[in-house]
Parts: sequence; C-alpha cells; structure tokens
Amino acid sequence: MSKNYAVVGATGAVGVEILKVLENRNVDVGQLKLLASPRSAGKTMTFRGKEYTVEALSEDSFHDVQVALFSAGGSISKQYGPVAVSSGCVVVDNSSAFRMDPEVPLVVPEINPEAVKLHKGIIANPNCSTIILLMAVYPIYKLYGVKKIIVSTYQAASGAGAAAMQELEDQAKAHLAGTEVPTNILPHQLAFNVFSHNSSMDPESGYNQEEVKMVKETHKILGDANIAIAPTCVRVSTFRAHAESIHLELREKGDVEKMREALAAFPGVKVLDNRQANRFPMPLEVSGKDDVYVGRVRMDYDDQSGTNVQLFVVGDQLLKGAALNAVQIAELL
Ligand code: A2P
Ligand code: 11C
Repeated sequence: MSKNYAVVGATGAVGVEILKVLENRNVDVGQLKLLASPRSAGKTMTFRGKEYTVEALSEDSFHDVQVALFSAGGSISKQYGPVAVSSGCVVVDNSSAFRMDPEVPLVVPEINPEAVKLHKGIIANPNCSTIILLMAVYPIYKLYGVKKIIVSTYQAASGAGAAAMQELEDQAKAHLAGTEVPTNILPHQLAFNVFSHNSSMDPESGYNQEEVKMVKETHKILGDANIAIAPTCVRVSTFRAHAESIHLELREKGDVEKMREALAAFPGVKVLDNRQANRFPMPLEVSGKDDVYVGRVRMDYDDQSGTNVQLFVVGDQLLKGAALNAVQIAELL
C-alpha cells in the first residue's frame, strides 16, 4: 500500500536529490508534501511530471503523512522531528541531531539493515563521509577484521548545502575575472583552494566535528568500538562527490585480489582500479552515480606484515552520502 511522504528541506541540495531518488526508484509515494522555510513557500517543484507547491514547515505539516524525510539541518530536525513522530510519522533524519541517541538506529542499509526494526519513530542517516568510508571498509572488515582506520577526506562543496555549491561557482568566476571573491557561505575561498573542514574544532583534541562524527558513527554502525580511527577532513574545490584516502590496519594478512573481489561483490560498490591505464575513481565521474567507487587497492609500500592496505574511494555525497541512503532506509520500513 502506498504511503504518504513529506520531504522537509525539499528545496535544499539533498531535498532535490531525494525527489529524484524517489522517482527513479519507483517508490510507492501516495501523497507528497514538500516543506521548506517560509522563504520558499509558494514555489513549485515537479515530481513525476506533476507540479507541487512548497509549503512552509509548521507543526501542522505532518497530518496524514506516514514517512517524513528530513534534510533541513539539525535544529529543524530537533524541533520538528518529535512533532512528526507524534503525528504518527516515521522520520528518516539526515542531520546529526539524533545519530548518537541510543534509542535511534543509525543505518546504512547494505551494512546494518536489521537496526531499522528497533526504531521508535526516528531513524538516523549517517554523515556522508561516514557512509562513503564504510561502504568501502565493510567488505574488507568482514573478510579480515580491521584494527585501525586512517582516513583523509577530500570533501565537495555540496556537503555545505546548495548555497555553498553556488558560492563555489561564483568564487571560481570571480577569481578568474580578478574581482572580489565572495565568502558568505564558506569560511574561505574554496575555488582553487583546499581548507580544513569548516565544522567547529575542539581545541582540546584538535579534531573538528566532521572528524568526530566519522569516529563515533563508525563505532555505532558496526557495533564495534574497538576500531581505532584517525580522520582528517578537508574541503576541496569539487561540487558534489566526496573522495577519501583510506589506510586500514587489518587483523589478519590481506590479499589485494580477494579484497577487490569482495568489494566488487558488495551491493552499492564498484571497483575502478586500472593500474595499467592509471584510471581510478574521480569526483567528476562519480557525481550523479548511486554506487561508491573504490580504486588503488594496494598493500602498504614498506610494510612486511601484509596487514596494511590502502584504498582511494569516491562517492556522490548527495546520493549514497545522503538522499539515496535515506530513501533506502524508507524502503526498508
Ligand atoms: P529554503 O530553501 O526555503 O531555505 P541546503 O542544505 O541546501 O542549505 O538546504 C537546506 C534546506 O533546509 C532547504 O530546503 C531550506 O529551505 C530548508 N530550511 C532552512 N531553514 C528552514 C526552516 N526554518 N524551516 C524549514 N526548512 C528550512
Ligand atoms: C560535509 N558531511 O560534507 C558534511 C555535511 O552531519 O550531516 C553534513 C553534516 C552532517 O560538510
């Protein structure tokens, strides 16, 4: 039987992709409500060839809605998520608001789908960097176990929202024209630049919030807090796919061919690892793709133990990192 859906943050970078994913995957959507800030109320958006008018989010938005997909930031989720639940909705929340709440499952459907059953109204979608990391790490974790992960991210502007994507474009044009480069959304010039992730930094530990999320969310999703994780999160001048350079310390000796096979067999992962042609995953090619692409599977250059492996991974932050994973969770309900 079809369910009625609401998309909270429908006009945002992730919201727009949620509509496309619902459409492309033929999800059985009965009525659809598109919710955003009062600024967008009255705008129209198209879904399956039909025009829908965006409504301003309010406490009354969730009557007769069974599934609410939230992607409007943590404070909106905190305020309206419980309202939606008390109206009888199941909430799939793309923000960080509830991810570490022990009552809230944190789900990557290819990895821990069974956790969905434990929900009490809210299911959290992990951070994009965590999802992309785990899609590549989990098949290897199942083969050999993992003691330690060292990961460096190359994160696209899309992770900071639609306005940041627009600002990257504006910055590139201004930089090339020699005019003043706008930095209204992003904290620094991103065009032709790289900077440490823009989430808040803990001066004590030296880790930013994005890095802390990668550690804590990985432990929760895998149900394994014994994995040591050392992340470095960086914003780079790309529009919408995040890349990650990953070093794994395995619990047993690993074999490159076996790891490639396990990755290729894993749903949602593609291996692009052509050493002869020097062809590996790239954000431009992975943008718009559902799968997470893995390449450069190789053993640590100098390590004699055979337990250290390196990977280079790219996933579309807006799709598997956000909208697609959220819709897959809704499909599990
Ligand atoms: P709006 O477009 O009306 O500002 P992004 O992640 O791309 O920045 O998108 C954020 C999404 O969250 C947008 O759809 C935005 O709507 C929505 N949003 C922002 N503030 C609110 C609010 N106060 N109430 C409801 N939706 C909001
Ligand atoms: C980024 N991952 O690329 C972030 C944005 O907790 O969902 C999403 C933050 C979150 O900047």
